[in-house]
Amino acid sequence: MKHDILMTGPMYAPTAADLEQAYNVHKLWAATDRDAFLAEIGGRITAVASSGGINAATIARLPQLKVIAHFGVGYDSVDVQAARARTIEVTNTPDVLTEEVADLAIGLLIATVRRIPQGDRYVREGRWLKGPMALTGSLQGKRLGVIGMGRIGRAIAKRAEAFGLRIAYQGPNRKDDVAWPYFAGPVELARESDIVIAACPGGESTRGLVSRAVIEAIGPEGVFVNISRGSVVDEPALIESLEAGKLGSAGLDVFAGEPRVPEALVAMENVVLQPHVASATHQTRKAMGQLVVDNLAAHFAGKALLTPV
Ligand code: 8YV
Repeated sequence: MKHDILMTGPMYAPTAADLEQAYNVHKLWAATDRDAFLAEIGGRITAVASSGGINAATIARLPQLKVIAHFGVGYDSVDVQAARARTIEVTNTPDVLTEEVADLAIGLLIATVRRIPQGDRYVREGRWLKGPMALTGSLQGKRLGVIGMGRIGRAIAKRAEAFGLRIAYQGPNRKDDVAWPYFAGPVELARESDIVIAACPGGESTRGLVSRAVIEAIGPEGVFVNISRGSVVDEPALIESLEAGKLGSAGLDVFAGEPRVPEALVAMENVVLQPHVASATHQTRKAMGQLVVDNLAAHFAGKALLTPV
């Protein structure tokens, strides 16, 4: 007897195939009439495989729901409060993507400071034939401020220190096992940094944390990199500060209205854009998917969940 599960959005294909193998998978995003769809199957669903999240209204349509296995380390798209109110467990996919995300963060930083995409275009457009590309800024000896010293923030800082950057960090709490200087506030951190990388969770607690004051404190020569969530930064302020030269440059993997990116950012020469790919490798998505599969298997076997939030 196969259990009925709800998949909320398209998921990494090999993982979706594994889930189809083990369960009767009901695809929420494919339903032409969601209301009728949930009325028909809602009562049978005891588990959700979440891709892109699940809101309170949908959770309310699943009276037997016991567990939500989310595909992602960040679960700000899952209404955890609504789940907790019904003691529904929520799992995510931590650790397996930490190094991958940190690699992309450092790659985005170097690409932004050393203008690698611009250099690529310079060659492709034949401009090198007319003379050398303008010199860029340097990473060497710069001060990096990391917002969010969790698993991913630490992995980024470790890499950056190997590149010769001086590290400081900001977060809700000082970390006893972290020797780098700690700043309680993001503005204070930004004032003491040439580069700021946002690596904190999304959600209401960090919405707009990277405010106009933080952005301007990074400064006209400064660099901002975001691999956390678009919601963490005041995006209109970011755009205005870049346009006004109050912030030097930015490397962005996440945006407020993904996959839509403001035209103003698309048009900027001093910004490197990525389509939310920090964890987007076969190896890492496979590992993330396996955690979703294993958490659901543990649930149905009555065993402890592997990565409850
Ligand atoms: C997404 C991410 O999960 O893990 C996260 O929090 O943001 C990404 O790894 C991924 O983009 C799949 O949607």
